[in-house]
Amino acid sequence: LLNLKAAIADVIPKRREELLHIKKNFSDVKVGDITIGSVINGMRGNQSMYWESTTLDPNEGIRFHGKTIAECQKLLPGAPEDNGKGEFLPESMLWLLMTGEVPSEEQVRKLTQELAERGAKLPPHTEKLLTSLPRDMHPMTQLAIALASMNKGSIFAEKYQEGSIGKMDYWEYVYEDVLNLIAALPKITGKIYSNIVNDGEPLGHYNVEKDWSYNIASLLGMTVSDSVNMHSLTQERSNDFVNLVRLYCGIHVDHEGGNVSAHTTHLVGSALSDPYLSYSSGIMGLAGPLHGLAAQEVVRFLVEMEKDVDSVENVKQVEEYLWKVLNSSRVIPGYGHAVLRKPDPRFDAMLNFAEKRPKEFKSDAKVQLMKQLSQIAPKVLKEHGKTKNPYPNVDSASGILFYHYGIDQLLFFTVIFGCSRAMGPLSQLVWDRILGLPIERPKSIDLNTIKKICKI
Ligand code: FAM
Repeated sequence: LLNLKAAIADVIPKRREELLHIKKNFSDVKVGDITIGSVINGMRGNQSMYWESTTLDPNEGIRFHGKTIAECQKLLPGAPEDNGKGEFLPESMLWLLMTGEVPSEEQVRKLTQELAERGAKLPPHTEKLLTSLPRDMHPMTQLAIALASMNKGSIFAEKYQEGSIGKMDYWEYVYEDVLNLIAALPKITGKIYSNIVNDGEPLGHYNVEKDWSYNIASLLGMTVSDSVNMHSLTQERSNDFVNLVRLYCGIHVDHEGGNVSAHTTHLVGSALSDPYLSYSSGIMGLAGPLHGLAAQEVVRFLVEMEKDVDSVENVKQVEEYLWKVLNSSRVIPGYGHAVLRKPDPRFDAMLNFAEKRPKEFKSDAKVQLMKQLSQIAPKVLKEHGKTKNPYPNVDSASGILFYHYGIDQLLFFTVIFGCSRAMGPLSQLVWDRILGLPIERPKSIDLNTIKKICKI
């Protein structure tokens, strides 16, 4: 089956049957106990959400339908022009998330083409709206506005309003919206970036023959063939940058269901808000400094630290700098995680990207500092003794690699995160409707109830 929708339809009957069987026969089986600690501490450890495609192992990191990042890098198809030497395409990951199957080259080519065609034209009102926004408006606000505005063209919302579709068919229209939303992201992203750095004038051309990440790169002004020559680029640097976008967007797609952006999208979607409204809400959560904005915080941190230390090699000075931050009750950005308890394999993948290109990155003091920090900070954080996970998370490495290539608008990094993160939570939204999951409504409790439970 070469078409993604047909491939999903093919696996639906079995999945629906499995879940129905579990619901009928095992609904009373206990998953765990909820503690008072969990209630007043961000629901930590509370396993209470169904998530179809990814699971986060506290020690091994994220798995996509059971596959690690390293396995995905081996199995998922890349772009034809890279001849197996580049990064896998986020489109390949989207296929895996949606169907549970590793796609063939041919399936990925079709999906790439389909997304490129669907994304070739933004709805005129969205384009106009983006053009009218203040140039200094936060890029994530611009992204959330653009996405919410696309709800005007939601096929699901229209069909629902007409009252012409049954519950078991919702997914088909949600799917259409989801693919249209993901396809629109390169153009929206390019427009937001050009608003910030080029007074809204395009920095590149959209190329319908190319993949999704290539078009993000082009519209940021970062490909030799399709950009309006903002940066003086060699073909090699241009190819590397496109592969950085592919890698970054391929591995940030999802981090199971409980993180703020994924959970928000799923929650809002559970009220049958359409995918544009649901993901726009998820984007609002991704904009928080403890979540997606951390990449920007890390870059700011590295830029400041580089000014304060004489050399990257000066371990003592770096340590002192970290203690200064911790002693002033600030966090070390890019370190720690709510669930993960070991170094983030996504961090390793980003660091490997730089290590594979020594000519490019050896002389970049900030990138070297990022690497050095990953050795020093865990020791300091362990000694500090508060952080449950003293290791680098993905944001530790991601922003600074984009910065290296001249994408220096710090507030903008999270928009690229937003492109990638669309794929996981929105695949889940399709599956939420396939499986007919209900509106989410956990029960909250007040202080008197807590006291009663605690017998105090
Ligand atoms: N630096 C200093 N202190 C830290 C810390 C860090 N990097 N990470 C955690 N802590 C502190 C935390 O503030 C808390 O202190 P209090 O008890 O005084 O409140 C204590 O250690 C225990 O926290 P935890 O249980 O280990 O972590 P949480 O689950 O509460 O929070 C994070 C998880 C990610 C919000 C936290 O580690 C943090 O603030 N990290 C820095 C920001 C960051 O890198 N965020 C990106 C996360 C990323 F994966 C993503 O979502 N994109």
